[in-house]
Amino acid sequence: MTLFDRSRRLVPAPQETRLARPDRRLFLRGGLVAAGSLALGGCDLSDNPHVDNVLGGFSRLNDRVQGALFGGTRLAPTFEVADITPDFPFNAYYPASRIRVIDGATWKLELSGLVSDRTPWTLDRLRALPQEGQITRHVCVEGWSAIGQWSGVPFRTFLERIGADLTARYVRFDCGDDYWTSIDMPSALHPQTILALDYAGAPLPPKYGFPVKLRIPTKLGFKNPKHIMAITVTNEYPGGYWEDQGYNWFSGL
Ligand SMILES: Nc1nc2c(c(=O)[nH]1)N[C@H]1C(S)=C(S)[C@@H](COP(=O)(O)O)O[C@H]1N2
Ligand SMILES: [Mo]
Repeated sequence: MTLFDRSRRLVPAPQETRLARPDRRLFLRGGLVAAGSLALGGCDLSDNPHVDNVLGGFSRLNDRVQGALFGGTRLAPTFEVADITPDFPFNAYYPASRIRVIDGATWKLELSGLVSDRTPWTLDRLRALPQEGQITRHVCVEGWSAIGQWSGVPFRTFLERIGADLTARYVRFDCGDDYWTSIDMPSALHPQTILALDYAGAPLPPKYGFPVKLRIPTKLGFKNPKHIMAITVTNEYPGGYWEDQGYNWFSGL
């Protein structure tokens, strides 16, 4: 066999490429119709001609399917001290030069929504609650991951302590840098979800979210809010900074 023969077999002939395309289009269209009729409760696609609606419905369906699959009980893998990534990355929607420095002495965690005791929390009161540690992998949607060590208050313990309605659908987090995000209640109650106060055994430095961040290893990095200022328990869909720009809301790992 000559070199020429081999190279011809590697490159598809132009007519083969043309034939493949209509097939793929048909497949994609069939997929959209199927997803649309499921997500929109059996509505005919012709009643909902905007593909945006179909895709939006598909994303919400995806949230429900993921919620059902994860069920709030599957554990994220844990690691050893030796596995911790040296120089754990900083990330935010702004550069490191704009990291927020929050005063821990005056900071208070505000509570609102479906919560019976809305008394704001100080750092001292949070530190007086039982603490738990974890060494887990943080996975960022931008394509990097790193293993870190966080400790703080199991979020379930905190929600119980404030008399949160544990049957509510969402928990929303508002941050000191105008970021916000929200999670489903089963994920909020997951045993590895913690209100982290420490990184590697010392108070969180500003870059990792001082004074408090949510560490939730069963979700992507952007669902781990730093510099938390307020927590709201609610049945109204809160969205989030990245979620409102099209990232999947559930984003489970
Ligand atoms: N308040 C706040 N929290 C945030 C963000 C942010 O911009 N502001 N970025 C998110 C994203 S995309 C990632 S990957 C992680 C990064 O956390 P790290 O700096 O501790 O690595 O924080 C998440 N939480
Ligand atoms: Mo991220």
